Amino acid sequence: MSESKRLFFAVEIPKPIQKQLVQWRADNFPADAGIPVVAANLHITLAFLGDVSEEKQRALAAMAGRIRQPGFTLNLDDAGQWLRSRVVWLGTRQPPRGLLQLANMLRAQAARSGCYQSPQPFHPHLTLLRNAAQAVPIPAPGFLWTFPVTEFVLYESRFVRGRTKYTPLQRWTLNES
Ligand code: 2AM
Repeated sequence: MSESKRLFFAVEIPKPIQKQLVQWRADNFPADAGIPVVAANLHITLAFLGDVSEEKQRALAAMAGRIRQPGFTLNLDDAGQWLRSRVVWLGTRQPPRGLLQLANMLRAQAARSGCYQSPQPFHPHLTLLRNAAQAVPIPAPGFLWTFPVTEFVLYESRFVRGRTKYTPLQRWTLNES
């Protein structure tokens, strides 16, 4: 029997923006606010799949490949903290319809394939800091990073030598044709 992999679908953040976010985080948050997520790991999860067999991965990839929808523009212009999950996040004040549609579709496909999906509504976010147990001052609104989202990505999550590593396994282009 083949091994399972820990997988999730996500929106990739362009490399230059990952770098800018890391700089902005260093400039705007106290060093002891939490554990910073490394630049290459900054992403927006669309659907978390959990541990998935090779067979189920193939089925999920086939379903993802049938999604037909246009790309959209993402504005990262919001930030906050969830004390319960100890996460400081960046997000978007007005999630584009395309982002919500894509996440809903992937989450529905995942649920149909037997991947547990949290009943909590989808809150699109990019985790900036983990283990932020104490309330952290959040920078005032006025920041903005904008980028076009033209594809979505299936990532594998692994714990390698004490570090979380996300590896893109497959990507799909967003277009209507
Ligand atoms: P988070 O950043 O808010 O923790 C890989 O773990 C990605 O999947 C992360 O972006 C994480 O969101 C998200 N995710 C969603 N549900 C998860 C779960 N039950 N366990 C681990 N990660 C989850």
